[in-house]
Amino acid sequence: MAEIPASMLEIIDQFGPHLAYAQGAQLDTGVEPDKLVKTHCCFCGQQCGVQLKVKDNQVIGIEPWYEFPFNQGKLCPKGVKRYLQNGHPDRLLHAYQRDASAPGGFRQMGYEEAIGRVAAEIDRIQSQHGPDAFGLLTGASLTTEKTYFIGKFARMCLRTANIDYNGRLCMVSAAAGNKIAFGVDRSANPWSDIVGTDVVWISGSNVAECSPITTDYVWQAREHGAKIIVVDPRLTPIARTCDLFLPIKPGRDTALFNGILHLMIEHDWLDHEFIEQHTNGFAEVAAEVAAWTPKRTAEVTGIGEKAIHQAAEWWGTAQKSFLLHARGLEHHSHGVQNVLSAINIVLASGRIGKPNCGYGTITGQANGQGGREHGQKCDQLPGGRDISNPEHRAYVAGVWGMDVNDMPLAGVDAYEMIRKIDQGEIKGLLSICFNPLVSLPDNNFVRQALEKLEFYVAIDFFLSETARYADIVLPGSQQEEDEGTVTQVEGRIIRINKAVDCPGDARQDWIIFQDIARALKREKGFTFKNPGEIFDELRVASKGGIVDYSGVTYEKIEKQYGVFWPCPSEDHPGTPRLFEPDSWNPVAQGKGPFYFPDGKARFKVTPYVPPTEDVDAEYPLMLTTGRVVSQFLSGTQTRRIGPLVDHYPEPRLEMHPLMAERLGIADGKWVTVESRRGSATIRAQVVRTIRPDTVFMPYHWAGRKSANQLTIAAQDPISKIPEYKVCAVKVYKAATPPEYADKLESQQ
Ligand SMILES: Nc1nc2c(c(=O)[nH]1)N[C@H]1C(S)=C(S)[C@@H](COP(=O)(O)OP(=O)(O)OC[C@H]3O[C@@H](n4cnc5c(=O)[nH]c(N)nc54)[C@H](O)[C@@H]3O)O[C@H]1N2
Ligand SMILES: Nc1nc2c(c(=O)[nH]1)N[C@H]1C(S)=C(S)[C@@H](COP(=O)(O)OP(=O)(O)OC[C@H]3O[C@@H](n4cnc5c(=O)[nH]c(N)nc54)[C@H](O)[C@@H]3O)O[C@H]1N2
Ligand code: SF4
Ligand SMILES: [Mo]
Repeated sequence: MAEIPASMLEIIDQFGPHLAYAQGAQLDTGVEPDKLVKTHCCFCGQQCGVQLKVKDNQVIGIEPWYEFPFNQGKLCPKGVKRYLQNGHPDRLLHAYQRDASAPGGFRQMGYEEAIGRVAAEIDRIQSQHGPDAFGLLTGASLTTEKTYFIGKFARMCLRTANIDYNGRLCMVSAAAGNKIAFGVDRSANPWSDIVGTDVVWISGSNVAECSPITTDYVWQAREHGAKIIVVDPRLTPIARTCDLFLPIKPGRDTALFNGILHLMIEHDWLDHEFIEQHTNGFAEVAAEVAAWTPKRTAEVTGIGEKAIHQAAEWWGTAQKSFLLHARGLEHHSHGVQNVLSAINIVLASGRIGKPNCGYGTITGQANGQGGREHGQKCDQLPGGRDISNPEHRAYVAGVWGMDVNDMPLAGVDAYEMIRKIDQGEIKGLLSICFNPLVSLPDNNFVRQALEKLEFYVAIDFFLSETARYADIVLPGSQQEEDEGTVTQVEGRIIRINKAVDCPGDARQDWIIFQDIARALKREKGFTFKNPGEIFDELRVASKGGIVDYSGVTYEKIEKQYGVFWPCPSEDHPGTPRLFEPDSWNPVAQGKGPFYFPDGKARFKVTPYVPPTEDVDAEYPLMLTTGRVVSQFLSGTQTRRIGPLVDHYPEPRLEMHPLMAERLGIADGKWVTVESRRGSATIRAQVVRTIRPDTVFMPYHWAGRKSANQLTIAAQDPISKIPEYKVCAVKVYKAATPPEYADKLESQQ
């Protein structure tokens, strides 16, 4: 019999993370902490409440925080292990400069010297080539204070138009679709509305692996009798427990939603009163979907006609419903169309903005919501304002104390910035909280563009694969080393509390920017003493905008376990559910629930457009890419956390047994997956849970294991999101790569 391990930590390490979930994630490292700090997990947009155990300025473990209402103590494997990145041996403690002769290619340098060099290079590039020749790439794992601050830094200190962020790869199709249809970009309901609904429709979301706590809400709904419909090319863990699974061909969601609306109209499963009073554009959409018969829908989507009927009937006849979607719907060159087609069936049902009747896009990154609201997008100013709108510009310039004529206009999206680097238009780059070499599509192109930069400075706490191309690397802060706010999946603004100080020469990210502003002798507007001061300015800058934070205070957040925006005054409690008749809506002024002057939501005609690269004789399979539960994004963080690596150490190519048999491939054996842009040789994972015409590869790895060697840099014309979810590939048997040749077969 196995010996009983001494502590929970050992048990978890030995038996894997599910036990931790089952045990409520209680850890016992055997060491008494100095303090417990209530804060949130640093990883995904669920933003689970946790308590960090701190001893001697080090995070040594976690405890559940049962009172936080969203997750009530529950965590996923990443949350349980997130504490292991604090104090990690790879943590950057100093500034570094590239030096080919130094071991590892970098030489340590003094922090002040590094700041001086960065400022001198910004100055040189901007005076020689103009302000827009220096660009910034930022991230939505940063607190809202930082994202607001960096947006201001770009426009006011550097006066460059070229700033964009990694949410460009994530939430922008959802954001654009929501703005077009509702005039506002936020999940319409709190997640408590999922429990008690009759039908939960989930499109393109691997809920159990990527938004694990949402699983709990969906399952609670099921326990209350709800039917669960899942649309995905893969039978994901949530799909295995659903009532109806629609195994769609990648890139065909608009066709499916058009087909569902067709049946809703045919059977008169419509809320005529709602359509009449609260929407416009229905007649045009009805004309468009007339051609989307079940037969045609089935042909295009690869889903059986019977299942399409069943889904339409359950959705159409429900009294209460909730539609959720994530990147499977949105990561497409027609991602915005997909989102709008989903919204069409919600509007036709009239079930939105009411208890247990709702709609939401599942946020990805920790601050995927707050990070897209206050000005780090290339076309945006704080409060969700538009940088091209003269009134919006004038208001924000007034708050910042700058001449509006000095404020740059809109810049270009993150991938277009890479193209501009390639073309020599952008010559200098600062990146923070973004690992584009792993996360951007067609990354062989990204690599050769980065090599052309005259000067590149990266701010990170680990030396990411992209940071290896930097001239200077500055040691930034981990989430637990700073305070601020983030806005989680429901639109709830919550507090990140500081648990430990930055080690070595590392600095809180916003301090690094202030130091650069000082070295540039442009510190006006960049002399904040703490994140609270930044937040107070952000409140003013957002006031009167659609994304109004002006009534939010740190104290109110703590007292209420978060505040839902809009929150336009200090005596306002916040707005958990949007689109209720009495909910605060600055634009419609009582004319209707939606955020347009007439108060009405927009139906939009959504013609189906096939993916940019379809299969052919040479590349006969569809590749779709995404995530696994134990790894996070570009992997910089989770590939460094031992127990998570043990759980899923390297990418595998999921393929169906029928396809594997046809190609002569066995489970665990090596295959090459090749597109027109690149190839990767990895092991096959033969599973019955994927469509035979589709293969799946997770993207959390770099270099020769990177899925983004294969993906296509096609982008949605409106949102500019890349088409990560479908490109054409061929797959064939491969020899064991030399670096694995001496490993035992039993390890495979
Ligand atoms: N474990 C883990 N959790 C995460 C993250 C992580 O890296 N790891 N990242 C966070 C972030 S930033 C994000 S954006 C979210 C992403 O969360 P999700 O969007 O749920 O995750 P993905 O794996 O990108 O894709 C979701 C599903 O889309 C399916 N899919 C592929 N193509 C199509 C299609 O054409 N139509 C439909 N309907 N489905 C399709 C895939 O099979 C996959 O199961 O997760 C967040 N949570
Ligand atoms: N093929 C394929 N590619 C994809 C996707 C896909 O589904 N398929 N998904 C896309 C999506 S949805 C996303 S969101 C992107 C994500 O792609 P990226 O944003 O490039 O990935 P991250 O791993 O979040 O990179 C963030 C970097 O910032 C650092 N970091 C994290 N927090 C902080 C902080 O507070 N301060 C500082 N200074 N640094 C910090 C981390 O160490 C890491 O190096 O990837 C996209 N790429
Ligand atoms: S990764 Fe997401 S679901 Fe997992 S513990 Fe962290 S916030 Fe919660
Ligand atoms: Mo994302």
